[in-house]
Amino acid sequence: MSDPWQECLEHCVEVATQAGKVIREALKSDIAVMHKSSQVDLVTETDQRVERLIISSIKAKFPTHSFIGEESVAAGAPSVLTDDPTWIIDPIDGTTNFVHGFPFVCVSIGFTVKKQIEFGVVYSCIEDKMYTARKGKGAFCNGVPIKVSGQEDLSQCLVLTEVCFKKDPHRFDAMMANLRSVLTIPVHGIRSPGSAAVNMCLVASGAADAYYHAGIHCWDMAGGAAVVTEAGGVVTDVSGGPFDLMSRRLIAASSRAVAERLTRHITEFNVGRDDADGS
Ligand code: LIP
Repeated sequence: MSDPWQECLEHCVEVATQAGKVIREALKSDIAVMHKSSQVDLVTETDQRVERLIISSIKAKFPTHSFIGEESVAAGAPSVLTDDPTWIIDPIDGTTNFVHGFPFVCVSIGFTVKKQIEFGVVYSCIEDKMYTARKGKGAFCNGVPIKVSGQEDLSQCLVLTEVCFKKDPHRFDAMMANLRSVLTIPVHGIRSPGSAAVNMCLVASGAADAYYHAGIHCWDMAGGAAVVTEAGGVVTDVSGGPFDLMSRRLIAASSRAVAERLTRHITEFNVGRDDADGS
């Protein structure tokens, strides 16, 4: 039987390639920075332009499909996952990196049907790495199959997470306590590349062994979660329960053993849900 979503995946790769070109061009000129929820929540005209480009291109081809896009949601669009074929889009994942020319900047797109991720595309456009994953068909970087490290011992892991200050001192304290708890296991090290989707692709390709984060969004997670799973990794909630795309939290790991041990070192804190107003 032919794959009903193959055409969507092919179009997704095309549009991510175009979006990546726009982002690389924009890096050559001055970048005007605007702020969203706080002084450290950055957005640029390029984020907004690239999201419009992606959505208009997909809408022209698949007019009945639904969208959840980071900048559309910031502008007031609903963030509700339905059973419809839905494109979940982060036009620039790693906006702070983009603003500083730090080279982990990607276009991240996940595609769901009946709330299940069917495929993910992450284009790390400065590195020129196109990660793709179709459910049940493996994960690839520039067409070459990728695999997680398979590491099962957390003490042998290189772990990724993100460190940032988002106003709420309780969340900051919990984040620092978690960092301390994981670092003192001890693990081989913690890195913070600045893009959730790139972090997941690093785990998927075996360059890192685990990534944990609470406080990101469905558009940061959808594309990369597909890549990790199809590369043989596991994606779970930070509590160890099943991964929930709208929960704003995840662990992506090289093995279930690593994910489970990591949950024991992470104290959960409330980050709300992406669909809190809608379902
Ligand atoms: C960013 C993430 C980053 C995280 C930030 C933010 P954006 O996405 O990828 O890892 O630390 O909180 O969510 O805003 O650049 O698309």
